[in-house]
Amino acid sequence: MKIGIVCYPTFGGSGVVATELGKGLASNGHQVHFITYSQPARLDFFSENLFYHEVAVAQYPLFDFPPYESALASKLVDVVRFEQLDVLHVHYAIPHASAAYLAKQILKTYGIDIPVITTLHGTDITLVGRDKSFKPVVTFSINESDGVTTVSDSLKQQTLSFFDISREIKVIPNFIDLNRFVNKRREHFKKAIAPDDERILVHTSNFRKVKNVTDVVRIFYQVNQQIPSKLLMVGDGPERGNAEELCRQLEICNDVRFLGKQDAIEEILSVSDLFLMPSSSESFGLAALEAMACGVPVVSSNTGGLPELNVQGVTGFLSDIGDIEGMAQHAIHILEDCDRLEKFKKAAYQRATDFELSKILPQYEEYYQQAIDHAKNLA
Ligand code: GMT
Repeated sequence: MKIGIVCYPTFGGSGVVATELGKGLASNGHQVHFITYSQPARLDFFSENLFYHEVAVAQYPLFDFPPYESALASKLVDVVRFEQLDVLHVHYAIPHASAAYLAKQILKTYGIDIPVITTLHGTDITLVGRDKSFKPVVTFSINESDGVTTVSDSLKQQTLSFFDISREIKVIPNFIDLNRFVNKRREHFKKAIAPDDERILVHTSNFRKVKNVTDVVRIFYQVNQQIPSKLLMVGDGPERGNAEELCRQLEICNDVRFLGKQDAIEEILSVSDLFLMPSSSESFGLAALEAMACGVPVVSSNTGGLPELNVQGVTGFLSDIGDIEGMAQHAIHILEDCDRLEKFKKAAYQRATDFELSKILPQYEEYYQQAIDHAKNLA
């Protein structure tokens, strides 16, 4: 198949999923064309089946807001026509689904009926998409897509309850490449962070409000009072300053390291003992899956798709949003006993194998093929 993928090319979960999916499809022999405004973060190598088309938005003094959606739609028309794509897969509803809809209508005037698959990732539905400034467009473009997928059943239910949806939604969960995310035993690195064999807790995110990063610090503070431990904070974003400030107030700066954005996240996860994800909303929790694949148990909130991933009492624990005390107690329970910690680590890895790329990729391939066949039958 010749597949066009539209995504946010950043470190965000939806961009990572789209990029990893494209790479997986390319290694299965499909031709994959990424159409975005810059090179996706994890697409920095050569492959004969991978192509990248940059969307450039013309600047003009009249534009207070450069019209990205129009530029994207025009680029989609161009790439679909000249690369003869079979299907377009857009990740994140805003503005990708509506740009794809516009491109689809324009392509019809050239006698091309391209099926459009929209994958909803979370904040496009739970936060941004619900805002009345976007809602009619989001509803329309979901209903007009030829196929719609969500990354968890929870997100599907939320989509159905927030919007007036007439289209069938298929759940295809996020996935993990276990060749990359594997425990890499970096003893020298572990020693540098935890010289006295302290337990290592880790959090990775974009440090947005929804991630509750100050809860991470507060949970760690309680754990740290009972168990010699270190906290690694990976990523960057608007709440980082507040989290750093809180560490100063709690006088735990010597035990907390803010590492900023990191590429080799699997190396950091490999030396970690526990992943903290106290988010107030999380459609799936890809960062938690990445941790589990490296054998790191998860203490998380019980919001959104997290209960579909993190198994209570087996791969970690789930508590109500904001229950810092509960999450700290769960963390201590896992970390205080070596045998128990080992059991949780093994179970976390085992659970991650349910989401292995090779199990999820065929679901997308089959879904694309159905949409392509359907469009052909209508022609
Ligand atoms: O979590 C974020 O803020 C980034 C966001 C995104 O759209 O890139 O992540 C969402 O999509 C990920 C991939 O499907 C999911 O694993 C995350 O749970 C989801 N984030 C939220 O729902 C808050």
